[in-house]
Amino acid sequence: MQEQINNLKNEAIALITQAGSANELEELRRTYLGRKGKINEFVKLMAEATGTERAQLGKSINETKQVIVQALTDQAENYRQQTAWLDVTQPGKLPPMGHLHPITQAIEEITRIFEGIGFTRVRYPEIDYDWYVFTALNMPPKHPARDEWETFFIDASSHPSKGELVLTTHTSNGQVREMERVKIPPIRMLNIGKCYRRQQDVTHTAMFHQFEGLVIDSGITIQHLKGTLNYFARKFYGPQAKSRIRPFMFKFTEPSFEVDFSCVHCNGEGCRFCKSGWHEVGGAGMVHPNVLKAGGIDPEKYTGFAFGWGVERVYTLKPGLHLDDIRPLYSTNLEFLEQF
Ligand code: FA5
Repeated sequence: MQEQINNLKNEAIALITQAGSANELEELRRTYLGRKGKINEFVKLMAEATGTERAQLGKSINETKQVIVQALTDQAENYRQQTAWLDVTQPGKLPPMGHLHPITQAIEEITRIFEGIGFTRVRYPEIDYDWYVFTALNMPPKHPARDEWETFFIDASSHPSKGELVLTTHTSNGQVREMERVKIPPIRMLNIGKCYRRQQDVTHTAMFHQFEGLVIDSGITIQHLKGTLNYFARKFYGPQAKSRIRPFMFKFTEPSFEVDFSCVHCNGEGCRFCKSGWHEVGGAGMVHPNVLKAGGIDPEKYTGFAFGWGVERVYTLKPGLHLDDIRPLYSTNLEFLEQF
């Protein structure tokens, strides 16, 4: 029987190596390895043998089976390699590409605009001392004006002279820090950073961004402020855009203003989107002498203006955006974010 098994092995290998299709290979697999296949016929015959002969036949049948399985696998792979082909004209598959977040895009655009007229972009701490956020800005401890900034306080030990640590409520903390850095004017600062307030609705988020301008030199007047506002409006919203200032109250500027930009949809005429023709974007004013003094600058020699606006706010007023809720900007909804 051993000879018959050897013959079966040789015959199977010869047929498998000549097989030219997957169907033929499957047919051969069934012929040799199937339930009613030739290997199983020998297994049945083996049952009639006894003792060492039986053990030897078992071993030989097993080896033959393994050889046939391996031959079938090798031939299938040969066949796959011969028939596989590469279409070099097929377009490649692009991996998914991300892009900068819309607020990062806005920050880059704002930065380019102000760099064009000599402003230097700086960044100051997001967690800062009470001194820079309030006291140095003419808002001493317990002053009621502080209530406007719904502040998050940090649970940490206070600085002996600079007070408690807070999450910066506005980028105005950069004003006195910039005066300390530059020491002698001229100063043309653009401070863009994250701000935090305990607020949440369609136009307010607990974390948002502001950009703060500060210009200090001899002879700086409200005219310079107005010129800067109009320059930014035209660059950011288009040549028709205008700005206007309305009297307001900030403790760190005197006089103080609220700043509006004309609506990009109706050019200030008044429409469904803006109602009045204007959109408020933030505050501005002439730097208060007490703030200059806190930064070590002589208010008799120098004057300056400052402004601070919401990045999300100015961005959502861009032509074509019509975003009346800023919260989706900070969601993980890719369908929304991929549009920008
Ligand atoms: C200030 O924060 C002043 N520091 C601005 C300033 C700077 C005045 C320099 C004078 C001189 P106000 O609290 O109004 O001002 O905030 C300015 C702008 O930040 C708002 O008009 C709004 O556009 C944006 N803003 C404020 N709070 C939020 C918030 N929670 N979410 C999104 N944007 C906000």
